[in-house]
Amino acid sequence: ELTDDQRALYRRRIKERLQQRDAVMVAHYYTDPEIQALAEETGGCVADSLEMARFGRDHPASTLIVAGVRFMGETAKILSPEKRVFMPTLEATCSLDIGCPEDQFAAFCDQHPDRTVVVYANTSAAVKARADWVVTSSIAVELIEYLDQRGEKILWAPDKHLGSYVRAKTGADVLCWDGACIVHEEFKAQGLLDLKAAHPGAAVLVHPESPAAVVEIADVVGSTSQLIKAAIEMDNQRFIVATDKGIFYKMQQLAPHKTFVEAPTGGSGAQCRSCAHCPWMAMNGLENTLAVLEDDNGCGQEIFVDPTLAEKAMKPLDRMLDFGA
Ligand code: CIZ
Ligand code: SF4
Repeated sequence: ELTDDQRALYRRRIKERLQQRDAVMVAHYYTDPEIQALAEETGGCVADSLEMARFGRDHPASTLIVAGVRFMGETAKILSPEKRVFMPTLEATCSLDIGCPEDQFAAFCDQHPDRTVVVYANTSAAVKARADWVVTSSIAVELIEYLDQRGEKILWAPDKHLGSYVRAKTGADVLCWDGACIVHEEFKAQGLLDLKAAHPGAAVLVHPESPAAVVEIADVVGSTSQLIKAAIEMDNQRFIVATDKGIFYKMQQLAPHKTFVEAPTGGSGAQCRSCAHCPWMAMNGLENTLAVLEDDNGCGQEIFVDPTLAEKAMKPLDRMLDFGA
């Protein structure tokens, strides 16, 4: 554990090095508060994966430091091949990405050649390269609605909960890959109902990577940016939030007089424990961020994507950015 003095030193040094290296930090809402604060204070951004991708692509800096998980670094590199892209650690991955290996996914697509392939941003470059569309949760419902209206049948990967949610919302023909987020999958309906009963008047905000029984209890179902918007705009003074607790930093910042309560995970009633924090997001810290910035080669934590693959993955990514614009 770092002392407060050490933290201050790290922050100061990171700021210097970002300038010296013409680098900018792009951080996800689920990273630890001090990483989000650092990105904000240094002219970077804190955002969801769609906005991170756009910010990184459009920013003039020649180097991007992506604090998030690996697919976010890869997406940044694909969209900005001329930039150097580093992550505090390349070990930060995602259970959705791990659960959707390229070869098995390709075989699944081959079995369903009549379906339009839509993959969530939380996938490897190789899986994106096989897709017709990439989406994030902020545009998933709209995109599937649009494809459904054009009469297309969908092959959806990898998150089964988000896939079922989108199917239920749109009535589209959606065939789902069997993947899940280890963080959102832990939210429990009974525990949430108990908590809701204990906080009458609280609005329940749920990310659609959560199981259907949890989504059903929600007052608002949405992506990270949509949930933040709801926290600001709704009249409720109290919110129960079922998504990674990293998001509390932004919610509290933008709605300082409101109260945010963590939705329970892994049990009900008194047994509820909080584990709603992604272990991979949590790997982004001050120490590894500085280490990468101090070393010319970024301690080996640089993102490279095979150019042929990148070119293929660029197409569905560009479609996503255009659709979400
Ligand atoms: O769960 C995630 O990793 C999310 C919500 C990513 C994103 O920003 O779309
Ligand atoms: Fe993946 Fe879930 Fe972590 Fe997001 S929170 S990076 S979906 S494991």
